[in-house]
Formats: sequence, C-alpha cells, structure tokens
Amino acid sequence: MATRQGISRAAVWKQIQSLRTKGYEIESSTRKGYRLAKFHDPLDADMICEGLRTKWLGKDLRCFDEVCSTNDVARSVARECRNGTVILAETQTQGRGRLSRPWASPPGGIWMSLVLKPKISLDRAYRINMAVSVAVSRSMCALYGLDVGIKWPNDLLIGGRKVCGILMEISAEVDRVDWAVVGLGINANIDVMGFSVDWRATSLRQELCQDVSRIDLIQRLLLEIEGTYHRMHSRDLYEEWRRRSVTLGKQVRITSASGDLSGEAIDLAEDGALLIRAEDKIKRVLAGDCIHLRAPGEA
Ligand code: BT5
Repeated sequence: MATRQGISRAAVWKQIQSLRTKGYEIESSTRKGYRLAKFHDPLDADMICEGLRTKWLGKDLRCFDEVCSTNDVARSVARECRNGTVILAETQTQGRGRLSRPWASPPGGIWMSLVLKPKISLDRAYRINMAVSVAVSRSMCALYGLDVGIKWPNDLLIGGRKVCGILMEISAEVDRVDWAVVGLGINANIDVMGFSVDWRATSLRQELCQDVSRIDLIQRLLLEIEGTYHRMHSRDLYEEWRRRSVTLGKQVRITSASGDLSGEAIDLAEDGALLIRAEDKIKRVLAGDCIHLRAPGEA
C-alpha cells in the first residue's frame, strides 16, 4: 500500500488510525496489510460534499453525532444561515413528527433537515412538501429500483410501510415565507423489528436485505430536491406528485382538528388538498392524518 501510494508505512498507519477514529473497522495482519472488516458508512460531511453535484443545496452541510432534533438545530440557525443549509445527525434524542409525535432515530438512519428560503407566499408553501416527496420517491426508485409511493400528506411508503416521514416547519410574514425547515426521517440502515407494529414501518435495509451507502443516497436526494424545488410551481411537478400517490383510489379515514372523515380518496388538487367522496358528497381536506383502510378481503 505504501509503495503504491509512494508514502511511508508510518504514513499509511496514520491514515488507518484516522479512519478507525471515524468508526471504520479495519483489520491488520503482518505482511498482508489492512482489510476493511465491515461495511461502514459514516456520516462524514467532507465525503458527502466531495461528490455532491448540486449548485446550492448542501453547500453548507453540517453533520453531528447526536442532537435533540435536526429540525431544532436547523431552526436555530435558519435566520442567519444561507439558503440550502443542511443539518444531519447520526442519532436524535428527541426526533419528532407532526404534532410533536416521537420519531425513532437510531444510528444508521438519515435524519436530515434542510433550510430553504423560497420567495413565495405562505399559501404556496405546500409546494415545497410536494417537491421534496417527489424527490425522495424518485431517488429511491433510481438508486434501488424500489417502488416508493407518496401517502398523503407527507409519508413515503414501500409496500404500504413507512420508510420516510417529512416534517416541514415554517416561519412567515403576512405575505411571504422567511424560511422553511424541511426535516426528512429516512429509515435507511436500521432494524425496524423493535418498532411498534402499529407504525407499519420499514427500512431500506429491510427491503433490500442489505445496507445502502447513505452518502450516495444523501447526494442523490439533495440533487433531486434541488431539481424539483426549482420546478415546484409547475403543473408537471403536481402531476408527478399525483401519479406517485398511493392514497388515490383508497378508502381512507382522515383525522383532523375538525373531526374524523371516512370515504374514498378520489383526487388530489393542485393546492395539495385531498378530495374525498363521503356519503355522495365531495369534501376537500387540506390537512390531517390519513389512514389507508383496507378494502374487504385485502391483506
Ligand atoms: C412524520 O411525522 O412522519 C415526520 C417525521 C420527520 C422526522 C424527521 S427526522 C429529521 C427531522 N428532525 C426531527 O425531529 N424530525 C424530522 P408523523 O406523520 O407525525 O409520524 C410520526 C409517527 O410515525 C409516530 O407517531 C409513530 O407512529 C411513527 N414513527 C415514529 N418513528 C418512526 C420511524 N422511524 N419510522 C416509521 N414510523 C415511525
């Protein structure tokens, strides 16, 4: 190794030590050299930035070992940081979903928040959610050939199980958005066996029976999000979002502040609303929790 690199054996050893401190398990054997013992995929900002092909998203990218919530870290810097700043953490002690529900964030996942500063009014902000969910679905399909559907309003499912949740938090003036923090929780290389069965969760590890490179996935995600973000107001993006929906056509129950509503999800409107046929009336729902009900006979 030393000869090939044209450096001393001591220099090789020093590099190996530095990789070990980053968590790589490297075996050494006299005369044979070194061997990577186990696939390891650290969240390393330099490694992510090296192959990142975006123009602005992730140009300021900060990785932490442990935080309360990457959304909290992102919110605390949102005002002064540049558009497209990305916060990542190996684990979160208080990861959260909507309505402050807990979000399990063990090591191996991708717990990531983006600070975005779009020049849009608050009533167009749902388009950010659309852009991000389409980008996640596309990335996973392109990298792993997985069919990842969008469950209204903010989940990504594989075979009916949740692989990713999105939490968007916004600060706005009357007429414009100051910043939006978009938190993505992606179950990448984690075991979901210990999660409550009611969550109907899955992970990329579970679906693919192997671990993925989080670095490749993060780079791909950021590139796709930058692309869909620029097209967020296009008809095109809305149509793709609608096409990737797994809620359309399903019997659903929506729980929201205004009560429960059950019926058939018959359409998704351009403003992000879900249209439900219930008792022969069409109702529009803009926000709420959605449960896909199983049709009789469905597994
Ligand atoms: C969401 O909320 O799906 C949004 C989750 C966003 C998490 C990211 S991680 C990075 C950033 N920092 C944060 O603190 N948050 C964001 P919601 O639709 O409310 O779903 C929450 C529900 O999903 C919980 O009540 C559980 O039922 C379930 N759940 C919790 N952890 C899960 C996990 N890892 N995978 C799948 N389901 C989970």
